[in-house]
This record gives sequence, C-alpha cells and structure tokens, in this order.
Amino acid sequence: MQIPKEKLHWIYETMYRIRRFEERLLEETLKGNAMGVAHTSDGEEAGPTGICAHLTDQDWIASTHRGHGHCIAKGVETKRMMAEIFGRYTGMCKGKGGSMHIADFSKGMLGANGIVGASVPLAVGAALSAQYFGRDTVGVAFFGDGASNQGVVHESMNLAAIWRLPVIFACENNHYAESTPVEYAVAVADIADRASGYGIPGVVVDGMDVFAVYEAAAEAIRRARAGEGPTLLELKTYRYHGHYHADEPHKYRLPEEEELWRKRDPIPNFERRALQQKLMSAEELESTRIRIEKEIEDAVKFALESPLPPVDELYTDVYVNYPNPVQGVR
Ligand SMILES: Cc1ncc(C[n+]2csc(CCOP(=O)(O)OP(=O)(O)O)c2C)c(N)n1
Ligand SMILES: [Mg+2]
Repeated sequence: MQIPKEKLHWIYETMYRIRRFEERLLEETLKGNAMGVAHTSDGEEAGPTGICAHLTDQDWIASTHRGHGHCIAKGVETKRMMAEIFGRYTGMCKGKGGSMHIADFSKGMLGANGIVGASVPLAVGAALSAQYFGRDTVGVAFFGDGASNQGVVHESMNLAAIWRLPVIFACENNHYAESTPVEYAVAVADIADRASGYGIPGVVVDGMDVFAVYEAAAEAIRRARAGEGPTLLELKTYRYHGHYHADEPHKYRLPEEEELWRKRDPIPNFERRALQQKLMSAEELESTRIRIEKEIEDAVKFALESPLPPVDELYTDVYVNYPNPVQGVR
C-alpha cells in the first residue's frame, strides 16, 4: 500500500517521539522526578502510530494505563504530558491526574485509563454517538491482552457488532499482563479469533511493523466509516521495559526473549525500508531525530521548571465533596 510522503514523515516522527518520550520519562522517573507510576510503551510504537495515521481530531480513541504512545499518536503535546506526569500545574490535568489520566478532547483523545478493559466501552460509546448523529467519525479502543479477558470487553464487542458501530478494537498483545504470560491467561493462540464469536472480522497484525499496521488499520477504518461495523485487530507486540518503572521483568521473562523482539524493533525496521525503497533519505531521517530529541529535552525541562499545583486548588477539578481545609465544604 502506497503511503503519501507527508504521512511517512509523520509516521517516523511519531514513532521516534513516542520512543524518546518513554525512554526519557523512565530515566526521569527513576531519578524521582515523576509523580506516581509510569507504564512505558517503548517497543509498541507501531500500533498507535499506524492506526492514528488514519484518524483526524474528530475521531475518538480511548486508551489504557500504558497510554503515552496513544496520546502522542493522537497529537497530544509532549511538554504538557511530561508536565502532567511530573505532577506540575502546566500539565494536561493541572498535574492532578498523572500518567493514567491524560486526556485531550480537542484532539479526540478520551483519556488514558487505570481500569483495565474500560477503554473498550468508552470507544463503543463514542462510536454510538457518531452513528446516532450521522457523523462519519470512528472510535478506536486500545486495550491489552490482559484486558481482552474482561467481561465488559465482550459485552461491548457484542453490542458494537449487533449495532454495526464504527469502532476498531485494537488489542495490543504484548504477551504479558503484568507478569502473567498470555499463553497462561488466554485459551486461543490468536486473540483475533475471538472476533468470530461476534460475527466481525478479526485480523492478526505484526505489531512491530508500522507498514502492516497502517494497511490493516486502513481497511478496518474504511469499513467503520462505510457503516460496515467493527473490526478486531490483534497487534502482536512487546514492551521493552517492565510493566511499570519499578518492575523487574527478568523475574518472569528471559533476556533471550527480549533480544528476539528487539531485533524486530519497529524504528530501525522503518528506517531500513525507507532507505531501501527511497521513501525517505538518511538526511531526512536524521534531521527528524534531531528535532524530536530537542522537543523531548524541552519537554523535560518545561516539566521540571513548572510549578506544582497551588494548595488552594487541591479540591478543584476532582470528584470529591468533603470538607476542604482551605475553602470549607462546598
Ligand atoms: C479492572 C482492573 N483489574 C486489574 C487491574 C490491575 N492491573 C493493572 S495493569 C494490569 C495488566 C494489564 O495487562 P494488559 O491488558 O495485557 O496490558 P499491558 O499492561 O500489557 O499493556 C492489571 C491486571 C486494573 N488496573 N484494573
Ligand atoms: Mg499485555
């Protein structure tokens, strides 16, 4: 499938932006600069990038606890994301949400999500609203192999199938749910096979190959926009680091396995193919890397230099209503 030149540049830039964001975030988290936990997604860049390449700000995505890549691919600003994760007032949620609550409705990003599986009904709801109002927009649910066993995921898929909703179920099978291997928790070899239980197409996709993801997503999104209903895409992928920053993956997976997946790294793979097929030049690739490197360094600096939320904002924008030591009961 021919990818327009502008889109190719965007794809490379986006995968590299996610990679460097996650790597720098992990370093800063280990230094103690982030608030709360950070679930990084480096290794998994091709999925969100290849799918979001087809979306506009009017399309909705719903994300997971491992949501930075989804946010970035949907166009959320990296400096405000970094500030949010550092608990700063300049962050997406004024520093009160952290990594698992980053949302940006102006970009069609419904939010990261600490509840495993909850992205699926949210995206189905977005798709239902599109159908109800006669819009040609779609909803995309990103969720993991672990989430694929949640009851709400199956209820949502059935509802979306009977109503032919414009939704894409993007299951990022990174082969582990925390420390549980997918073979232990899922009875079928391919999660995509479960689609037949809902009468919708299920497609296994090489989630380390952005070209493959782009192509599979093109068809799924075409179907959704044309009123032909949902598709389940299973992206076979791998997270390079632990489940969260302090996790030690070698307690449950072998370094040799990690090596095998790193050989299939989506970024050098893209570079090789781009050069071989003369899609992008070495200079174009390098200047993109330099520009993104600077953007991420600026994001870290911005976050570190930003103030913490003021104490008198402790009870604003939060769903609690009990005595406020600063302002009293409201
Ligand atoms: C409803 C619910 N159950 C359990 C948890 C605890 N938990 C957080 S992440 C996670 C594993 C999720 O695995 P997967 O869906 O494969 O996503 P991954 O972490 O691999 O990206 C679990 C069990 C949770 N946050 N929410
Ligand atoms: Mg997983």
